[in-house]
Amino acid sequence: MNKKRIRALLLIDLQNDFVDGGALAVPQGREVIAVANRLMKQFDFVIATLDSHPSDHKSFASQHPGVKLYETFELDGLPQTAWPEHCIQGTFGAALVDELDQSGIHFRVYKGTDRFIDSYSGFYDNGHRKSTGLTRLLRDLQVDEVFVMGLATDYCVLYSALDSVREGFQTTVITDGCRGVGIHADDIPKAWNRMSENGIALVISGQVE
Ligand code: VGL
Ligand code: ZN
Repeated sequence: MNKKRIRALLLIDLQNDFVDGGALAVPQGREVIAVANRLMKQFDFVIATLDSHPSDHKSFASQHPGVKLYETFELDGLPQTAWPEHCIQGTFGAALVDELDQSGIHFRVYKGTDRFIDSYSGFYDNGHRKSTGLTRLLRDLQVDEVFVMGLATDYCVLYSALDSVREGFQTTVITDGCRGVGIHADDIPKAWNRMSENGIALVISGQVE
């Protein structure tokens, strides 16, 4: 008999600051909450990632006089987008969106907690210097397949999915469960292409069995 494949659903940054009314609202971001609530029951494990910054995080434009919002600058040798202050630890903006069914979430993974390092992926910071422990958790749970959805397509979803395949998990992104920031016109289509080129399957939620 075939061994059952163990599947995890990664819910990326479904936090108040990334939906309407939030500091870094992703257009139509709130629409994905219903997708998350519907899908949760179909997975062995549900893991939520949370962007979680100190108030003086170096990814904030406010920390760099002369750097404009959404401009790219260099931080510790890496290109860094200058973000509005968002997901500050302990604030409403950093909390998971209320309508999300939190009873279905088994684990939470926090990222971006180090003032000097930004972290789009739920697995590693942007320079791949530190792990969040997510790979260890997935391996301990004996997860074979990782499904990814959430906010934002062109940042945290993209880098989480890329790290997931790189760590050896069969990886699928649920496209209607994602929305993007789109600072540049082609950022979102480019993100989808990069996922495909890296062996990530793209499906709509109705295709998940
Ligand atoms: C994110 C920008 C800054 C995201 C987090 O969740 O996609 N984007 N921090
Ligand atoms: Zn952030």
